Amino acid sequence: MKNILVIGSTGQIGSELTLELRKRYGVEHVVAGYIPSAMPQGELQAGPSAIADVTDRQSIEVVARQFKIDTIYNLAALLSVVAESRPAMAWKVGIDGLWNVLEVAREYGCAVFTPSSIGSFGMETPHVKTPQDTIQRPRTMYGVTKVTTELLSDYYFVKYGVDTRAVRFPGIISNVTHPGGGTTDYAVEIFYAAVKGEKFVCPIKAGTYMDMMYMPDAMHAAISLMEADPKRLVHRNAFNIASMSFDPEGVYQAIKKHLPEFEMTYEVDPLKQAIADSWPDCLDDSCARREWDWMPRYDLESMTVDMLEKLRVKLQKKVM
Ligand code: AKB
Repeated sequence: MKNILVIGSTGQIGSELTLELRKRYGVEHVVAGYIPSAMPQGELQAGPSAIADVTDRQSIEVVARQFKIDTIYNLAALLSVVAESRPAMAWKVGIDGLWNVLEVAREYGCAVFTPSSIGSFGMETPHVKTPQDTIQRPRTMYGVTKVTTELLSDYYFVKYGVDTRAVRFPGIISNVTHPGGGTTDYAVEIFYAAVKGEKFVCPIKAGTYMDMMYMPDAMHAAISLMEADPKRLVHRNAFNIASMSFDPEGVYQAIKKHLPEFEMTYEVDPLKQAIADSWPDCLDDSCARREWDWMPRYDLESMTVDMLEKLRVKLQKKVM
């Protein structure tokens, strides 16, 4: 990876991944791709940026040519709950957009990372220790676009030799950019409520387990997979990765250990609950561990300590 384009650099993952890539590869080698309604702010402005709209192939092509891009992180997507209310848009951004990215990659010889998700699985998938290769019959538009993403990315690798690689991200927990419209968002919101001293109303039922991951591990996964030796990769699109699986009670208790006054009640959102029920409880990530040495660094306890500490500093600054 010499010259990298991050499409969706102002989004939940992109905003942190762009900065992390700049730390490793040099500021001038990582272009923050954005759409005009979501311009780069703050630290992201310290390096090159350009409009790179997945729905407009030419905009990606111009950036690829101008900056001699050899690697694209394609993070443009709608999350699961929003995708259910805007299915056509979810398809346009997720799949028509991916097609544009892959075509540019084919022409300019770029490697491409386009994440899939635990949302690519469905009710018929084995829910515990979900295998790498198993039934994928999601009934959500988000899931449909994620399975299609995996298939299309593999197709471009097999047919045209485009170096496509991906992971299936779990719910990602970060103290920087909020997610927006995901089923796992509660796992971020609960931390904000706790630090603000507010009672948290949980939209997901107790006993609903889903895989989650702290942002530093998610970035580490995306970067180390793209740096991995291609000769070792049996799979490509997309690897199961895992670091922790919990239900609302689990994360509530983990926070309560540090903030004993914190309170949570439930008001279940039927759409989010139905989506969550169709997703696995926990994935088997042994292929990722074997093929590119994937190893998470955070578990629920260490993430909770770090989240509470970082959010206290962040929210204090906002008040001052
Ligand atoms: C969502 O909840 O939609 C995402 C995901 C797990 O893919 N966070």
